[in-house]
Amino acid sequence: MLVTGGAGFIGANFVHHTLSHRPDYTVRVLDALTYAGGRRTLAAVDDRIEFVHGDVCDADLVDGLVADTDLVVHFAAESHVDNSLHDPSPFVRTNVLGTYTVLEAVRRHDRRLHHISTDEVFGDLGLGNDRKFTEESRYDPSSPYSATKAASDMLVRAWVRSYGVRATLSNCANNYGPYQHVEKFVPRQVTNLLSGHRPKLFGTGAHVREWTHVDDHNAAVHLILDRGRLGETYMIGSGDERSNKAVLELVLDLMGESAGGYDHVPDRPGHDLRYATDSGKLRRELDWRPRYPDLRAGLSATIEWYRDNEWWWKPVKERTEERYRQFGR
Ligand code: NAD
Ligand code: TDX
Repeated sequence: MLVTGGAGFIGANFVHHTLSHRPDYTVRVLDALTYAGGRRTLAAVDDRIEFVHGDVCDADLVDGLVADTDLVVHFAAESHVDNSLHDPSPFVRTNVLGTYTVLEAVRRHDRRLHHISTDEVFGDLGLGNDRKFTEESRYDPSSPYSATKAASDMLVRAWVRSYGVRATLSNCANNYGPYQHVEKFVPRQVTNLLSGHRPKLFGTGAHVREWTHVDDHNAAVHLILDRGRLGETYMIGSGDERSNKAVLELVLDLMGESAGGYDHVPDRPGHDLRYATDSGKLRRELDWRPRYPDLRAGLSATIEWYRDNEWWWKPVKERTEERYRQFGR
C-alpha cells in the first residue's frame, strides 16, 4: 500500500491503524515533510514502513512508486483554511496538480485508488436548519482550500468515468485526535491551555462543525477499501454537531478551567457557518459505526494525549502562534 501524506495527521494515524489491524500489509509512505508533516509522527512504526521523502507532484517519482504497489490511499494535501486565505498557491499545486499526478500514475498502471476528501467541498449549510451533505450534494466550495479539494474530487470522478480508473472517494467531517497540528481548532485550544495561554475563538463561535475521531475516519477508509463500490463516494461523519463555542467550553470543562476563560478574535473571512454529513450510505452498505459517536469521550483521550506528548507539539507551538498573530487571529 502506498500512503501519500502519511506523515501528516490523518495519514500517520492511518499508517498506525493499518499496521496494527493489518499486520500482513507492506506500507510505503510518500510525504514531502512540509511544515505539517514530520518523521517524528511515524517514529513508533519507523522500522515497519518504507518512507520516501518526496513531492506528490513529482510525476516520475509517483509513477515508479505506483507501479510498485497494489493500492494507493491519497491523503497528501495542504489542509488548513487560514493558510489558504493567506497564500493559496501551494494549495493549487499540491491539491490539484498532486491529485492529477496520482491519477495519471494509477491510470497508467491500473492500480486501485482511494481519494481522501472533505465535507467542506459542498460549502456552507447555514444555521437554523437540519440539512446535511450527501453523496449527491452540489459542489459549492467557499475557501481556496475547499475549492482545490473540490477540484481534486472532480478530477477523480472524471478519471473514473472517462478512463475507468478503479477509485473510490470519501468526504469526511472535521477530525480530531492524536498528532493533529496545533494550528487546528481543538489542538490549538488544548495546547494554549497547557502553555498558560488563553484559547482563541473566531468571531462569535456560533459556527457548527461535526466532530469525528480520526480512528473512526480511518476505520471507514479500510471498510471502503475492502468492500466499497468502485467509482462511489462515501460521506463520513460521527453525527455529533456542535458550535465552536460549545466545543471550546467542553475543552475548558474537561481541563478544569472556567467557562469564560478565552478570547474572541476577529473572524475568518468567508467563514462557513455549518457543515454536517449524512453518513447513512456508509452505515447501510458497509456497516460503519463510529467508536466515538460522542465528542466528549474522544476529546478527553485527545486532551490526555496532548498532555502526555509535549515533545511532539511544543517545538512548533510558538511558530504557529506567531503565524496567527500575523493573520490577526
Ligand atoms: P495535514 O496537513 O496534517 O497533513 C498533510 C500531509 O501531506 C503532511 O504530512 C504534508 O507533509 C504532506 N504533503 C503536503 N504537501 C505535499 C506534497 N506536495 N507532496 C507530498 N506530501 C505532501 O493534513 P490532514 O489533516 O492529515 O489531512 C489529510 C487529508 O484529509 C487531506 O487530504 C485533507 O483534505 C483531508 N481531510 C482532513 C480533515 C481534517 O479534519 N483534518 C477532514 C476531512 C478530510
Ligand atoms: O483558533 C481557532 N479558533 C476558531 O474559532 C481555530 C484554529 C479555528 N476556529 C474555528 C474555525 C472553524 O469554524 O474552529 C472551526 C474549526 O477550525 P479548523 O480546525 O481550522 O477546521 P476547519 O476550517 O473546519 O477545517 C477542518 O475540517 C475539514 C480541516 O482543517 C480541513 O482540512 C478539513 O477538510
